[in-house]
Amino acid sequence: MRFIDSHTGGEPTRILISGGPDLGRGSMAERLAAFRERHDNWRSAIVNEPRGSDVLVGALLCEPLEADSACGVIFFNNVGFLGMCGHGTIGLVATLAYLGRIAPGVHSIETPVGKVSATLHEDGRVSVANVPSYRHARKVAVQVPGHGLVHGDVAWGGNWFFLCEDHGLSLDRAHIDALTSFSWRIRQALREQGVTGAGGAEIDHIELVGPAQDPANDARNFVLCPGKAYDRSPCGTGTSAKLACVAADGKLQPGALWQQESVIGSVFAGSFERSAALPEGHVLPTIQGRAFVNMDANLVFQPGDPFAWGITS
Ligand code: PYC
Repeated sequence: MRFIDSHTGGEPTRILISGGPDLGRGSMAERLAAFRERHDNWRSAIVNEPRGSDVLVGALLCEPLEADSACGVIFFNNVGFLGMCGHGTIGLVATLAYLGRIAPGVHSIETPVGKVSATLHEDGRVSVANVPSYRHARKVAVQVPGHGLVHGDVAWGGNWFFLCEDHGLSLDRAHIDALTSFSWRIRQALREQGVTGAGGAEIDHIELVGPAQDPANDARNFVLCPGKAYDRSPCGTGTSAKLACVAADGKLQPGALWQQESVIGSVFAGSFERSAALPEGHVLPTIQGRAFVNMDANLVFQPGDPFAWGITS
């Protein structure tokens, strides 16, 4: 049961490349359902303490359904599963390159929310053409206990995001605890006040947006993930959601570059295209970043280990 760890702009990804549960030969969405319903202990064993941590995003490498796909993948974290993961896809491509399974070029990857295309560049950078993204609702008002009224856009970038600008907080490392606590209260307020994504979907990622610290960049963000860990990278799906919002506001033109800075200062370069085949307001985002492999190891399950399958809450 070999796994490979990498990080993308500081955000870790652990990919199980052999072994793991048998999820059948259905679509990635069907395999995700099987994973969630019958094999959740594997998710916990891979990412939860004592082997992992709340920050870690895990991924199960799967045989693809279609012959022209490089692979299928299912992403997960300390509390559940992710439809798509931008930093994780960049980590996956860097991992496949490290294994010698892919060469520079364009590669199709099957995810539970659709097929994405990733380009491995000669210099190691990776561009991910993400799933179509869109703003679902603009400037939604939310009353946050202990803080007051804030507003945010609800947008889809492969996961659901609430993007808030009028938070009044400083997006830097010295304020991580305050940013985490505030974002968590927004998340709870959204639930209590019935603010959802399309079809009543839970908004499980909170993105606080502010000015970039480096003048070369366009914006800085702090993204709180579903399990209360913050994203060290600028968040690929969060950057896609942001691109959908700036596109909807007419603040960025198709093909123009958007440099998104994370709360630790790592950067993704983003852009979007429109397509007549998509519904009005939907865009096709591309996110570019770099991942580095930093561990190549095996899972070990020793008899008698009470936490072999992770510490669950
Ligand atoms: O990069 O899309 C992303 C992501 C989602 C959760 C953590 N990272």
